[in-house]
Amino acid sequence: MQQQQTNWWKEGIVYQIYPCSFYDSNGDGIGDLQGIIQKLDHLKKLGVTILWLNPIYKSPNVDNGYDISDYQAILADYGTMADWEQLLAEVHKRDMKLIMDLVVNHTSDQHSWFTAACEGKDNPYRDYYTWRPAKNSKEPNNWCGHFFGSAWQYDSKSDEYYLHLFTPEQPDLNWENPKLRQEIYQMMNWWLAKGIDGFRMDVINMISKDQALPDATDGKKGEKYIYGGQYFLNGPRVHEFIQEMNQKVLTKYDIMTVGECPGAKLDDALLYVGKERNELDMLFQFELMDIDDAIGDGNRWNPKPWQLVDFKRVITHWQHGLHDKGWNANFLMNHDFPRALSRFGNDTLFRTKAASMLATLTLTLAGTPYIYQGEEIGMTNVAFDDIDNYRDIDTLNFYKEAKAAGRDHNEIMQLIHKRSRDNSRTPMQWDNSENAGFTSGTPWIKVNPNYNEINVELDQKHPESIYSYYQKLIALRKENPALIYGEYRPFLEEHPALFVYLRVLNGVKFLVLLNFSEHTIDFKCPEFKYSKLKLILSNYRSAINENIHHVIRPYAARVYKFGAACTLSGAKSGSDGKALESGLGAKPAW
Ligand code: TEU
Ligand code: CA
Repeated sequence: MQQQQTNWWKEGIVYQIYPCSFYDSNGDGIGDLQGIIQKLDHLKKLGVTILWLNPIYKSPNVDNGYDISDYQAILADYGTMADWEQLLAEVHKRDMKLIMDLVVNHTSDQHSWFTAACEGKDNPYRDYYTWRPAKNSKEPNNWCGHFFGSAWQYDSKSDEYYLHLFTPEQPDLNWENPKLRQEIYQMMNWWLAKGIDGFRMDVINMISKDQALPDATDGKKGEKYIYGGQYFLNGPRVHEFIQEMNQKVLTKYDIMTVGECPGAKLDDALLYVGKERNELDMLFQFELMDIDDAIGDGNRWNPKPWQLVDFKRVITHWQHGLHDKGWNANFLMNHDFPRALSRFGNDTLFRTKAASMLATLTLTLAGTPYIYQGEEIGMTNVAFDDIDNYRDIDTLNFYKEAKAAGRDHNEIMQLIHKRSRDNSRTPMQWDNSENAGFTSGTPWIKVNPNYNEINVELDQKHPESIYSYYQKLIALRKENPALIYGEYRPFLEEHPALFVYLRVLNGVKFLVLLNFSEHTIDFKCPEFKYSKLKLILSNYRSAINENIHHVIRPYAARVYKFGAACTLSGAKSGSDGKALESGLGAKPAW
């Protein structure tokens, strides 16, 4: 197999900061840039190397900063441009990189382009957005907005509708217009000239819409508005636009780019991140995040239970699919999803084990790992009783819709506790003082009441905490190219509780063994000779001292390295992978 090309962003470890919930330096209840600066040493000590900031631009905050009214100004709640420049300098001083969020599928309705566009049909900015007259006295088509209702908003002044795939306060930009595209590229160059290290590109695979804007046909019968993804996900001109952006902007700098691409399949991904495509470096795809989505339309409010076998299949599909052809971005959560620990692990009895086990997965796969703030201390979902304690527009809209449809309050709240985006947006828990040390004022969203048991201060003191496990794991990844560039080989693919794989590079081999269940598993595998393997990391202390290697305890994570002349019993030399496979392929004995 051909060697993969090396790169700093492949070797990096990304930490995602949700600025309003990270650290408040001035007591107004909102996290800010000076707050991030004060906590940079925490991040440096953790070992992460790249910071991604969710949007910090001027915004009326209808969708927490994803509705931008000025791309070149900082939201006053977060500080000033001088604060931001100081942040960049402090990040670079610590030898870390800074990635900014780029939200160019839509702006805020308060952006000067949009207010100008609203002035009339002949305003030069009119065509920066998509306007259409009514069709049969109704909206121009039947698409629904991502956050409920029609994707079209009526403007009485011009008697036309404008398109918004998210809230009405987030009108979609018209990428068909070359002048608009030039303005976007200029803005990107402006930020890059300031010295940033790259972009995370919000819903970048939605920027090109089928210009016929046809009615969507893939919805449920009787539905008034239907998700029109078939006409704007990976749309007709999207690759042309991204290649143009690459040529006019990206290629001029040594930066990293990660495109957020809902609904992208492997074939699409190869077009966005494939070698020689001159588009993006990596993408966020959502096949894993959609694993417990009953309908499969990206709507979070119809969940179903998930199975580890499917979970592994998705990961394996992408690990194989992009090997040597592109590059993966691995994440188990972000600001749009519940806490991974509560969703895929266990946030009660086995919280510490499950959090470190999930960390082991993210940090030993091929691809750049993304850690979301609070994962490093095992933060969990929250369950506020009162809907008034929620802030996320999608959650609030869901509550209203569900109530109007006559659903029971308790049933709705249960769903919200499980699925709300606010689960990941409660303030970072720094210590056990009031409001978890996040703010001296009143936080914009309540702190999770479990901050007395779960906080950074506590974890940093404890040598066997989730935080210190992350430190070890990150150090291990940095020291071992096989964990970064190695080939991925899965085993026991049908096992319902164990996730087992090898990472292999130039004869160096690692075996990763993860227990995704709360059961102890008696793992009998005759051909699998542990004596040939060296256990180098485990989230159970005794696994290193005792010799009960066959007992895999709840949410255990182990990383083994193969010894120098190591083969497995019964294996012909050079074919140890195969032998291991036949050994591990045996019917699970538990
Ligand atoms: O999210 C895009 C988006 O559609 C996700 O909300 C969704 O979870 C995903 O497609 C899974 O199927 C981005 C931002 O991350 C989000 O916070 C914004 O609300 C949204 O775009 C609009 O800018
Ligand atoms: Ca503040």
